[in-house]
Amino acid sequence: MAGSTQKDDNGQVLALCGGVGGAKLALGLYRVLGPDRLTLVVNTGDDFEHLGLHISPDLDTVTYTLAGLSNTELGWGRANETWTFMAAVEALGGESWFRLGDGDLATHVERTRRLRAGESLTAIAGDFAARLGIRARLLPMTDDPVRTVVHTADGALPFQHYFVRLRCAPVATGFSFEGAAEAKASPDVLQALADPDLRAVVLCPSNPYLSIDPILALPDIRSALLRCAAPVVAVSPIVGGRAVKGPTAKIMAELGIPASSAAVADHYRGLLDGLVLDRADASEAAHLDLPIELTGTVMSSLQDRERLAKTVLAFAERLGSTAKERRHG
Ligand code: FO1
Repeated sequence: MAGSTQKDDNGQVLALCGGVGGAKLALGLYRVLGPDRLTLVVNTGDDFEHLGLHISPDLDTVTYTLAGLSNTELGWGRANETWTFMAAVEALGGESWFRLGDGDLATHVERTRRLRAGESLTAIAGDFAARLGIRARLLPMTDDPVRTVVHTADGALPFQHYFVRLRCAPVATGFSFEGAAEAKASPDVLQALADPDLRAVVLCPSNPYLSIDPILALPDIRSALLRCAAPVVAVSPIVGGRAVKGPTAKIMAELGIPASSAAVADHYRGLLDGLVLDRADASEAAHLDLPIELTGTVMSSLQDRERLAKTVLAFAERLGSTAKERRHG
């Protein structure tokens, strides 16, 4: 592959990402690549209607993170938030289990207004990003409705009702992505995946089963990835057999999905040209039948995010020339 994917090249990089874990690496890629070289395809399976508003949590997490507005204590919403609206809703007997800060509320109100006026989620997400000074393309995976549903012993629950209202208490027996099979990737997503200048596709360390799978469940995204000339590299969100912190580790355990790098490699089988693992999982690397890059994948600081981004891009560059044959060999 000619040239490097670092600053001195105009090559494009596309990353699939979901919530918090994905947004961290997205920020690292954004800072390493510089303006107008990064396209983010973001999960919308967590979207839902609430208090009459259309909420797109993963789009907002990535947008706020790249704009430097994100609430790093909560892991969602905006920093320096106030909660007057939520308190007033509660006093009126409204639902307050899904916390909407006053600044964050503006995003939902404006997005809902513009959707009702007939604008697409893609157009709105792009305009919000531009207004917040973000020089990366922020693309919802589709403008069609896709909803992650968590199936539990007590019945099917919309993702946020399970994840936030019930705090993941019910035993998960499965999940589905309603609407994904019929949903069309947006033209912007398909164009980005077919861009001849595309140097690398990165699957960010979001939860594969909850945040990346809804994206891969879109038939035209999966097929575009298989056809893509650029190397496809995933970063495992699992470190040392755990690290899928909090509720998603519980969900995976209940679904009998082993929290191992081998399980991630297996899950993405046929899509990947390489997998980035944490050094803690070096012993697993020997048994995996695809190129592995061992590094530190835990991102606590901004430097961690940038370093991991550089490692992923250099790995993709090394894979570049063999990617095509490898995936179709
Ligand atoms: N997560 C919570 O655990 N509690 C909340 O009250 C909450 C509110 C919220 C508001 C806006 C938003 O964009 C995200 C919000 N999240 C909240 C996170 C949300 O559940 C995400 O879907 C998860 O982070 C998984 O992606």
